[in-house]
Amino acid sequence: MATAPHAILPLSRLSPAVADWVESVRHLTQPAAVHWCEGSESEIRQLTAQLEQSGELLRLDEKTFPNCHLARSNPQDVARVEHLTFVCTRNKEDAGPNNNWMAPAEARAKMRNLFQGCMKGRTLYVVPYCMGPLNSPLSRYGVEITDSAYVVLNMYTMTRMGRPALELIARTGRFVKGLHSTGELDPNRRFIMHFPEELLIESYGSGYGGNALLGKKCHALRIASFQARTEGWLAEHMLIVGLRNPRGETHYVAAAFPSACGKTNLAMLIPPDSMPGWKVFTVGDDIAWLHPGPDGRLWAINPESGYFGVVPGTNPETNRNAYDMIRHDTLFTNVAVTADNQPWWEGLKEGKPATDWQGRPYDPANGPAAHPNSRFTVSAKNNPGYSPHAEDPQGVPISAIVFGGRRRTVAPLVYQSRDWAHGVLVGASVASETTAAATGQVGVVRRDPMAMQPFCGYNFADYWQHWLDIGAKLSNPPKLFHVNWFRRDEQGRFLWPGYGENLRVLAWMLERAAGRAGATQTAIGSLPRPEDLNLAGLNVAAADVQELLRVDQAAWRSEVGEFRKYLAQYGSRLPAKLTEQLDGVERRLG
Ligand code: GTP
Ligand code: SPV
Ligand code: MN
Repeated sequence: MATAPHAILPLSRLSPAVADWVESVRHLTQPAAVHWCEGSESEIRQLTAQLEQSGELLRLDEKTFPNCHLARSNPQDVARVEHLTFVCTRNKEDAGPNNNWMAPAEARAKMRNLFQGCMKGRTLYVVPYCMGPLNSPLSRYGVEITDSAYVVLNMYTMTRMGRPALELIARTGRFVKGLHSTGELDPNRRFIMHFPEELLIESYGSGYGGNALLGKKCHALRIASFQARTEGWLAEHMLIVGLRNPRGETHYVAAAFPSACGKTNLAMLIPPDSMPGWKVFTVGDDIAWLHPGPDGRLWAINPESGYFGVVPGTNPETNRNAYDMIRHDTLFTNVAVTADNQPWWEGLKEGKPATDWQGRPYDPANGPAAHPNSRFTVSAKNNPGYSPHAEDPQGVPISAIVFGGRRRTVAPLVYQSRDWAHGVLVGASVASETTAAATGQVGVVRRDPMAMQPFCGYNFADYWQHWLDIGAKLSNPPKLFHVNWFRRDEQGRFLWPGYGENLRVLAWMLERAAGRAGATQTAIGSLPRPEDLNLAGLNVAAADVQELLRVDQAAWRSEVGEFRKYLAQYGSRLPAKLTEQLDGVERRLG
């Protein structure tokens, strides 16, 4: 059979719109060469070999970690930089108090200066990608131009990248432009700019994670959330997980936790031995695109195709699947290395580090051996628990949405909102201790509504209204909950074992959603009594369970006061319904 004519067209001729943009960027950045990414395995093998040769990638021990590599980033470039991330809408108010804002013209001029000639002597890579399954009407397209081959390798795993994506772009004509250069990696010459009204991202001066893999936080959350508002859907910082109970029924849960607060681990949960008959399937571990379906339910797709996950803490006890998944075909960034060239990180519980994440001989005086934000990049197909429905074009139906944060105190293990509108308040009121996923101080409690503080591409006040509107459209909405796996006692000991044991809490939620499980009504929502949770085989003292399920009225009154102050900055744009919900909680607290 003859080959279809388009199949042999050079990539540069598939889409004139993309080609024109590439040409203008080439003119501006002056690279030595332009490489259009096909997305083929042989192309990726070649790029990998090239990076091994240049020393940018280190091959790890082939026997124990086949086809695994280590990349070390610049020590000044190890996390997202929220203070250098901007949303550049025409009107400042549209970006909201939750975003850094710069006038679009000023931002464009600033970035033009930085990009001018920045790729001299380097290769410009054109990376066409699709966020979501290639055959899904809910998927969206983008093109990232980058001068980092490391970024190309990551995009290959994290997105559907290459020719098929470009063919879709050529057919539909709509794509998000993302221009990226690692620049000098100087934090003083680093900006991550978003122009949601122009479907444009410009990122300069970082090669790391969410700053540089533009399909992820920049496109799939900031730009997508902005688009989703006008189009009637939600782009959220949520994992998606399927839970099959011993009766054989599968329900899907989406959960929003801030960065490094347990999404990947919950998405890959392994049921404890004392809960036989349960099975868990991962749909996504970081981002969910949620659409109201014709049946009045909310349907979710995962726009990504891989995991860019936190390495420290991964071991056979916390998460056997994650531990196995990253033992082959994995790209590590900023972990330590053992004497026999295996990757090493804090919490591994075997081996010992010889070289730290900066490539220095390991010395405990220098801090942790692996960077606390060290990451693995791995294909979702490596996950033994990858859901057979993860690539369904219409997504999976969501029975429960969970919000959560990392709180030593105040927030109980779990509570359920009274209804959707109250649940929006519960999501908006999330506060969490900061983590190593972003630069800055770690362990400080900050407000992180819906875990979207760093990622919402527009004014939070409008975003909460949008959440309220979506709920009003759903005849069969998911039930909304809040969890906290991170409660501690005065000595700093975790009260809850977490990880696989979190299934006990999820099981209660699903029973609640089905109208079967019991609860006690409190001012903040419904909480399980100890007897409402399946605690069989769990080794937690009864006093700890009591403490985990306690609502401290005084602490909550001050929490509500703090939250009210926080909301005040949104002024008249704040939905009245949200304030009414907060008034209700305050009244019930007495
Ligand atoms: P991002 O990729 O930054 O969005 O992070 P994430 O939300 O996917 O977090 P992840 O699952 O990678 O967990 C972050 C850290 O929290 C890791 O060190 C985990 O070991 C730890 N962690 C995850 N779940 C639990 C839990 O249930 N209890 C406790 N104590 N720690 C947990
Ligand atoms: C997060 O910080 O929430 C991450 C890692 O998932 S990054 O891709 O760097 O944003
Ligand atoms: Mn994340």
